[in-house]
Amino acid sequence: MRVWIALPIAMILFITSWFVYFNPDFVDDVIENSTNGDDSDESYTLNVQSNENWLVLVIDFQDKRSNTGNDLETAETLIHGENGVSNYLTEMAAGKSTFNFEFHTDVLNAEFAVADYGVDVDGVRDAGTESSGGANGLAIEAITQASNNGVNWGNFDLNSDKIVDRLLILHTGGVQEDGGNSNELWSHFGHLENELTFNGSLIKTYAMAGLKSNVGTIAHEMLHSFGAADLYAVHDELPQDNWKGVGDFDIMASGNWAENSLGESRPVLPMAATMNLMGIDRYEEILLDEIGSNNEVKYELKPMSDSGTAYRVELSDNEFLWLEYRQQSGLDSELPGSGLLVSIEDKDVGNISLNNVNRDSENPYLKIVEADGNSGLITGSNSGESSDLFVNGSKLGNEGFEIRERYGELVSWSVEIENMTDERIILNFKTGELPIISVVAYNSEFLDGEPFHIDIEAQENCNLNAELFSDDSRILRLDSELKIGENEVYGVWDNPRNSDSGQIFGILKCGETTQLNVKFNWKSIGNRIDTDFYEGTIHYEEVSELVIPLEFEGNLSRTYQLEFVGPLERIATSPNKVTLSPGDELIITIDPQGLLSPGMYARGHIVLHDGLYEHGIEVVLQSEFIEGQSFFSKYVGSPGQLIAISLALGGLWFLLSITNTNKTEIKSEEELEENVPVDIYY
Ligand SMILES: [Ca+2]
Ligand SMILES: [Ca+2]
Ligand SMILES: [Ca+2]
Repeated sequence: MRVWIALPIAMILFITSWFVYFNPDFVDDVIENSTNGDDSDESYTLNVQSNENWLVLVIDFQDKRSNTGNDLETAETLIHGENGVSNYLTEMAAGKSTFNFEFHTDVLNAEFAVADYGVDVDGVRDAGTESSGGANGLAIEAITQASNNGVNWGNFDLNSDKIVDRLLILHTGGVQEDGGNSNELWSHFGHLENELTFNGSLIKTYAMAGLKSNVGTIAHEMLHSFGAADLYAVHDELPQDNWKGVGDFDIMASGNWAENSLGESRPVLPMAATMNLMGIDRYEEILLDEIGSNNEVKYELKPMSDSGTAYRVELSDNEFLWLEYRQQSGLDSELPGSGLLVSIEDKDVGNISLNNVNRDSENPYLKIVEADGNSGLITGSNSGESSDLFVNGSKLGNEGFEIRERYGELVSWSVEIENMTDERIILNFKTGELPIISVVAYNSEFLDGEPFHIDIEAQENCNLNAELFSDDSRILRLDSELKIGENEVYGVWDNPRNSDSGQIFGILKCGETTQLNVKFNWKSIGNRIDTDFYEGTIHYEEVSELVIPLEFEGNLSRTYQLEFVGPLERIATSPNKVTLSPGDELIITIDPQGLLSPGMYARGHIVLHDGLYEHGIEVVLQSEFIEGQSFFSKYVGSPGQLIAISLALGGLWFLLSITNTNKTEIKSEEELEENVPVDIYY
């Protein structure tokens, strides 16, 4: 090759190689993003639109070939039947949206047998065999075949962002969620591990159920497409409670299993908070500032099953109390009872788009305020009963059933059911003196010697004073000159603690004026973790132990439940509970389970839980390239560095080719001159 061609190319390759070698993260990130785009597991969802258009695909299996006509008819009945999915969605949206369904005309044919897709591997649902690709593989086959038959994907991208929003796949196999065996498929809302593109439309998500699934389950999975979150206790890794979430009162919890006396599926409505998540506008806000102090307002609530409107009132920042009339009629025929359903939504808990909200009854995203006060849903002794609903004459708030917001403040209002008939509930909403201060943060956990501290927001300057009582026979004094805005307030105890946990309660005053009735939980703890990042290497295929050094606050021991989040979850196998003292390291067993190749990164978080305490450690693990960290592996650790080296080798080749070419040219001249017959240098 000629010098003027080879030299610049070689230079470019060397420079690129130099850049890549010293910036391996750049390349590694590119690699990771392109191969593992779904790391975050974040949902791509779109709220309910006024004109909904769904594509319905029916797919059969190699060992369960379809009787085409019948299966399409079954799909049609599940959707358009009298109590089918379409009717459910229309009533749910209270006539504010229309739902159209396009059924793909042919039954699609999956390559493998049901069990190839449905087999659960190492506790991973529907992981499937390698060749089938599991549930995800089935979805890909269905989507690809339908596309080849000619689907106008753009019809199902409702907001014209090139991402398909509405896709339901129904298969002919048995369903695991309804007592089927583990080789069958569990209905779900799925994210494609590798997104598909057809004619410029991107397909990222799908809802999948079986033709044997009930209407409730199919609708439940479809509601995920609108942004609804699961509301049963979703976290099997933190097994400390039997909480039923919001139970039979919401299709996103056990309400999808509701049946009539004939055993036919009659899923109940989503609760008002869920409707709001899905962008269905069926509530009005009760604004305390508009009502003012010492006032009364009446509200009329029609049953939600009769296009009623719910009400919500803000308790604290991002925390709301919902009021809705749920009646055993229409879609709600199979509810546990009729009456005012009261729930509290805390939007600061969990992450809706990660679908990990209702995982812990001590720290719920959405919970029912049980009118009977027996905590049946919390303990799991039932999944909802008629006595959970408030009926005629009941009262809640600062009178009757006590309502406190998340920072322990008793609300400054009450709600009374003045009258409840089949047609409506009349609520009497009554405010007391609205306070000029409010607690905006408090710490409920104390290391030994740590002072009590709360943050208080004041709307006016206030001379705060309080004498609070703790149930371990102590007194806590608060004295502080509050300025308008946020104030840090420290308390002084009269005595050392006599127990490990308890409650503090009493009245906060400004001068002589009563402001807040508060109740704080407190708990003594041994330590807190300060470490929030760890980076290390692991063997790419052997089981190994990860030793994470920790920084602590405090001097004593504490027991934590562990949770692994993100891709790390697939390879971190234990422990799920540890007791740690200052000086300890956190030891995690890593089993790559064949998922890693050399140089790959596994990221995620280790979350340490204890009651309300949640501390995340971000973890970046790189699987070792070659066993034992040889000289070579030290310098060639990552894909980026490998690429750097191949670029450099490429540059070298171009350089060498310069000399080769010259020799050849010389040779050629010699050939010409000396008439040597065969060139041997090529
Ligand atoms: Ca399965
Ligand atoms: Ca879209
Ligand atoms: Ca109850």
